[in-house]
Amino acid sequence: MTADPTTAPHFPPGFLWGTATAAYQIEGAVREDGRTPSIWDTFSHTPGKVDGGDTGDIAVDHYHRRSQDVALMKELGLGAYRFSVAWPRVQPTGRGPAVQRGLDFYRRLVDELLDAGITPMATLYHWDLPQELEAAGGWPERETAHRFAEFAQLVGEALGDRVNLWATLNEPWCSAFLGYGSGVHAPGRTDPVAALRAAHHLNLAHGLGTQALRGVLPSRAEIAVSLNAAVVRPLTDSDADADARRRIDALATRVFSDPMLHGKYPADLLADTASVTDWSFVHAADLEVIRQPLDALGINYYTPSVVSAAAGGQAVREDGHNASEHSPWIGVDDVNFHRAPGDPTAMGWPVDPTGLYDLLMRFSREAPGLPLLVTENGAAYEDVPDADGVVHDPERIAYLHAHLDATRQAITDGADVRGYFLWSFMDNFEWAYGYAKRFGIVRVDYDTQTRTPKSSAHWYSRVARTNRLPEPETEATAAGPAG
Ligand code: PNW
Repeated sequence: MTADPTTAPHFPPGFLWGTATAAYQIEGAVREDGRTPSIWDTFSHTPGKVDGGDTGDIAVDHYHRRSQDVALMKELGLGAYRFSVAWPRVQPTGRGPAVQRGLDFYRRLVDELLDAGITPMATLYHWDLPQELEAAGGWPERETAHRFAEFAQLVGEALGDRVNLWATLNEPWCSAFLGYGSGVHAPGRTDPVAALRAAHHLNLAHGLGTQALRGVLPSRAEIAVSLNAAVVRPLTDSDADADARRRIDALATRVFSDPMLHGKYPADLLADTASVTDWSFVHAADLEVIRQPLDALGINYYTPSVVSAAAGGQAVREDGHNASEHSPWIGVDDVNFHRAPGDPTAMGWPVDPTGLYDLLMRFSREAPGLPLLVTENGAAYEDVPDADGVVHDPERIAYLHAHLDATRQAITDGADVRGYFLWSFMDNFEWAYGYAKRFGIVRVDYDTQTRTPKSSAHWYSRVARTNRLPEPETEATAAGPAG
């Protein structure tokens, strides 16, 4: 019997089934083995910045529970794991030689993953800039990009013999525009020019970091970047709303993807932001550095945005995303953000799996031949554990099923998607929301640090082991503990 390719439930052979985390969100142990504060330590310890006054001081204590966490991944049959390397563990001042104890943690982590048959993917920058580099100006300063390249080389030298899959940056949009524009992320600055300068220097860091990695990694190594490329939909089919969509798309996605993939900044972006800056911080030679041949493009997707043109007055932000008096949308004060259709998750983010399909198809057309990875996708829900501490989370399973089905459909329609990393392996420090939002497929009891797989973990385990989505009617049984 020949499978109908439009409905074939299997994923391509060798598809990577992974989960993802980030150092500051899980490790804790912020003062151990020579680690110094990052901008997130400083920010989370600043009153009023994080819900509940939560910090990553202890997080989910992964620094001490690493082996147990890897063992649980193995038990669940997960094939890949995307983690990030804490810059202030490796280079506490952001400069100079590497701290061996810092590197050792990641070497052991990778060794344990490989022993468990799990493919490691290392992300070099998931937002924890050493505080000393922020004191020297942070991402708005060009020097930070050079410091990043040096850090990339140190980590490449230490892990290159055992890690084949790399990402330079995670979601530079958040670093630049939430960190320096709206101020809802560290370092909490609200300066439009600084935000655009940061965006450029993050692009430059990606280019210089990729060059540095190529210099020390074996040729088999694959280098990617993870972008939270936005799905922006116009409210109506009016020309004005199409223009609002274009402007937000430029500031959300093309500001990174155009230089990285095509070696240029979008002309419309430069024009739209001309009243903010003349972009003279971009040197002509930078664009060739930023455009480095990549082995894969990482896409992080959660929810779409719906925008319309504001008719001359105050723009409306009814999507509740990153409420701040300061907009992350530099140079755009006349675009409304509407609540998108679809049931909201606990983040208030509407569920729309076609957005993931659209993004994968967009980049498979825009960058033919460049493999794609879904480097983050997942959902927070109001998990309620039963008497035994087990969370039954059919909503999360439905979210994952729908987004994996969208991924499968994109593959059927020609997108070269090589893997999927679910956000997140376990509950963790959700940035400005602290521990109030839970994205894990493994529950963490924050009092005892006990890990308990949720129903979604058993469901995802089945998907990973079988390389296919279950039929909807078998979903209930698939979600029970294996065996
Ligand atoms: C991403 N936004 O963060 C990060 O890569 C993860 O570390 C994080 O835990 C996850 O998604 C869930 O939030 C984002 O406001 C934070 O558009 C904010 C936004 C997007 C992604």
